[in-house]
Amino acid sequence: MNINRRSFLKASALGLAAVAATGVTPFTAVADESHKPNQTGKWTATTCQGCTASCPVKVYTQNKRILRIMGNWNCTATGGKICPKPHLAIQQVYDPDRIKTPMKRTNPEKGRGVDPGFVPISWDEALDTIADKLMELKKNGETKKLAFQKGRSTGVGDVLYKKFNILFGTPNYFGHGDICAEAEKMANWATEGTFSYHNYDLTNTKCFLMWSTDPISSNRMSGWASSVWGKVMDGAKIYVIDPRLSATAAKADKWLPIIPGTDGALACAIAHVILTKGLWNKKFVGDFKQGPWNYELTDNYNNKANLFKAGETVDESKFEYNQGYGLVRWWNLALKDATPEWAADICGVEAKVITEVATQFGKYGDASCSWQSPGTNMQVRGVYGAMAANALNGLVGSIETKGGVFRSASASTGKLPDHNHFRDSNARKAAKMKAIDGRIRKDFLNYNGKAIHSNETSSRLADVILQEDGHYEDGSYEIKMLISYWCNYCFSSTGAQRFERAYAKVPFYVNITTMPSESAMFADILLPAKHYMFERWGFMKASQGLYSYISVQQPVITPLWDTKTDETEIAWELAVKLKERGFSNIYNYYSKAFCDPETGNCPTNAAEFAEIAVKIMTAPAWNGKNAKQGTDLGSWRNFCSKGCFNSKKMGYKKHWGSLGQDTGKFEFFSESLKTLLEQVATQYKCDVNSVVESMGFEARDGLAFVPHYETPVRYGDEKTYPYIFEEHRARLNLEGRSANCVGYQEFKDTDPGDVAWDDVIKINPSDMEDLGLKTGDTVEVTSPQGSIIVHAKAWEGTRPGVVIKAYGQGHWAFGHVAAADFKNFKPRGGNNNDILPCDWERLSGSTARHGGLTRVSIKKVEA
Ligand SMILES: Nc1nc2c(c(=O)[nH]1)N[C@H]1C(S)=C(S)[C@@H](COP(=O)(O)OP(=O)(O)OC[C@H]3O[C@@H](n4cnc5c(=O)[nH]c(N)nc54)[C@H](O)[C@@H]3O)O[C@H]1N2
Ligand SMILES: Nc1nc2c(c(=O)[nH]1)N[C@H]1C(S)=C(S)[C@@H](COP(=O)(O)OP(=O)(O)OC[C@H]3O[C@@H](n4cnc5c(=O)[nH]c(N)nc54)[C@H](O)[C@@H]3O)O[C@H]1N2
Ligand code: SF4
Ligand SMILES: [Mo]
Repeated sequence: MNINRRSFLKASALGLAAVAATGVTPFTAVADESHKPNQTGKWTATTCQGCTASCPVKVYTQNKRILRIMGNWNCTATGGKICPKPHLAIQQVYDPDRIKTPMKRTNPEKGRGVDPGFVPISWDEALDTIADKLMELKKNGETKKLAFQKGRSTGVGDVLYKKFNILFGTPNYFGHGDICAEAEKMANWATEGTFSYHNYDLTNTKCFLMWSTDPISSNRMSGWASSVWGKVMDGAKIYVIDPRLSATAAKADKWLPIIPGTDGALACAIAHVILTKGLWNKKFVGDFKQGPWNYELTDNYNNKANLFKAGETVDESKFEYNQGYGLVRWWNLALKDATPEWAADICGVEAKVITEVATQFGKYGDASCSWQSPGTNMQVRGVYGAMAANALNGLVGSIETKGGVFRSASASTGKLPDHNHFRDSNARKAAKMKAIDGRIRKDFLNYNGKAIHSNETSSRLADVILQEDGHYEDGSYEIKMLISYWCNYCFSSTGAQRFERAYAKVPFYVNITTMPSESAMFADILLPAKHYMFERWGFMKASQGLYSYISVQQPVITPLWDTKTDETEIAWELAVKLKERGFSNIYNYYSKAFCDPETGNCPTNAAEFAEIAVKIMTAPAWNGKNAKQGTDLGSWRNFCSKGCFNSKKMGYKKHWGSLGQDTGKFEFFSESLKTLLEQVATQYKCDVNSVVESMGFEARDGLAFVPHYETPVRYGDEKTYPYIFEEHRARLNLEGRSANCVGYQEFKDTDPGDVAWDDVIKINPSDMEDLGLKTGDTVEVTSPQGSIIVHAKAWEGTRPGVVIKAYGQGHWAFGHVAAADFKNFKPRGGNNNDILPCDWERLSGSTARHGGLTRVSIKKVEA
């Protein structure tokens, strides 16, 4: 591979030349000198994007070198705290393996382990080549044959991802939501009417049910959660439901090592106990109208009969609702027989434990919190179980109460300028076309909170591209050109091998990246991106707890190499090149519609454009518009200095009365989902049962509208593949971006059961014995999807019958640290996505990576 020392030296020389030629110094960040008086360097505000929490941070530089990172002390939500991960970002930005200059491929052969023969080229040559290819599509009337994929992005991502593609004339741009966690939002929407993640009032919660949630290691608040967890543990009962002893489970009151994929049964049994014991929250849900009082545990409800008795159907007319809706129907359809004994057989958790947990959860009432996360919802049939987990919040009435679950506090951002005037007839036509990811089918609902078939299914793009030429289904067609940025589908998508074949098949592929990566190895042109945290303009909006924030990203240091900002500078430069070739619409839009909100000036170059785009999007945080939502920062300069806009605290009970879509209530019987499924049935001229069946669910009739248990989907027969495979996010994963950091490898053992610089499959000692294995043995783990080679480790933290491995190792092309032998494309361990087949939760269109999706066999092999 030609990414060697000589090319890098050449590349950096090119970089200096490029800066000199444009005369632009993009280093205009505003430092906050107000803190740490005894230090000689300066602190600059920016934003970590190690995970979705997007914590505001401050970076300390001395002589233009980054020395340390702290949480931004101006941030209310995090209290200025961060998790350990952003410290690895320093290793990322200074990583010697970074892509330092544009490169072009010289070896036409593409495949895993094939040297692309990359050679450095100038930005001009790279952009000219790409623009020529784009113009070729345009001239042939084939703009729709450009596909675009993105992964993580900043708040100005749409400048490139949406606006560029819309104006160019392709409907085929796809985000990575479907490989992330959209099923979680779907479950919240179906019960509570919010297509979004929840926020949690950690320090006020008295009882937690953690459905696979490990907040001190991952999930969406680990900055704040890590800092307050000691206090949380002092004040709350914590029950963790996970086949693996996670970091949170290790410190919990109880660990419930569930059989993967059976969460729906456990959640329904917990609901059953809460109802039969009369522990539901009558003020929130409602209550029976009359009858003699016979509640087992509550003592303040007179003259009412609890008709929820195991096995007995309840007459709906006897119940009167407050904020709840359809509880009796849920009971009759899915709960009356869901006893702890029934669930114990399915989920492998003892009946008496189920009863104990349910009783505690019910007792703490609206200060209890049921926190469902991807382990529970990103399963093929996972939404129904996740709905059940969220319905427990409805049962105890912990919706927007002290210690309960919340939506995000408001913090409005600006809008990108309207692009309509800049669309030609071709672009208008494209806007009406179907995207080719095959989401518009009876068996893919892909609801996004607004409309069906709208959530993108980027993970299906590989299958679409791999269709035999001339035999395209779903109205799809060949893809002639692909651009992707900040994503690595050849590693991060389940069934990853599909993307290797698909990217090899696409005639022209451009990858915009900071690092070499598995996907980058298939590129015809590589464009080097500035690092998201330290080298560019951007911003993020996020929430933790009851506060939201808008946080700036600014160039903390002068970019190290000849790189450009993916979302703005590269978009601008490409627009310029297209204009030179006679297509000026995108350039006109960028240069005429984007005006600096302070000066009114339009951008004249890429660097100005990059900053102005961020100013437009963040203006409400500093121009007075958001003054009612939080602390107005008064000026752009002050925003950059302080680093973040803080919202006011989220109010209690804010959405009571407007919870479910049409009912306004918390829907235990989801009228919202019923309406949606009926809409699909009408569209495809069939009945709801047929829709639900085609999506692979077991439910029929009313059951399809209520939370319930569905048998988990498992690939591989039990005889050939005796073990259920499960996996977890590593604590130091910065999504898929940290494996080349020495700190990641050195501290890999912060994940319970893991080993530094290694990739181990964690097997219960009883299964190790059956397999005749000892710790350290090299094993081949095989599923119907593929095989990986890793080390075996005996570990009591894995449920017997299940084998568990962290996600994150197995990179063969991510750099010298990540790979065991980078030069020869030899990975360190194995990529879970080489053994996880690609299948979907089809209500949201998400890939399912959990719930014991596949079985595996384990075989000892030579080291
Ligand atoms: N088996 C398994 N698969 C998973 C997951 C899992 O837990 N298990 N997690 C899933 C989830 S939740 C998500 S969100 C996805 C994430 O998956 P992706 O969206 O594919 O993101 P990453 O894997 O983080 O890869 C990002 C790539 O972008 C490049 N890059 C890094 N920094 C920058 C930058 O600043 N700018 C640009 N332009 N490029 C950069 C690097 O090449 C890196 O490989 O993975 C999913 N895949
Ligand atoms: N440290 C760290 N934090 C992150 C990220 C990161 O890369 N690193 N990425 C961020 C992103 S993009 C996302 S989407 C979120 C993801 O949020 P997380 O909550 O971190 O999601 P996962 O890592 O997918 O969840 C995996 C957990 O589910 C458990 N599990 C698997 N199957 C089952 C099952 O059938 N039932 C139950 N009950 N448990 C099961 C696994 O053992 C594991 O503990 O995290 C964010 N936070
Ligand atoms: S929680 Fe996520 S965004 Fe916050 S500091 Fe840690 S990695 Fe960065
Ligand atoms: Mo994600």
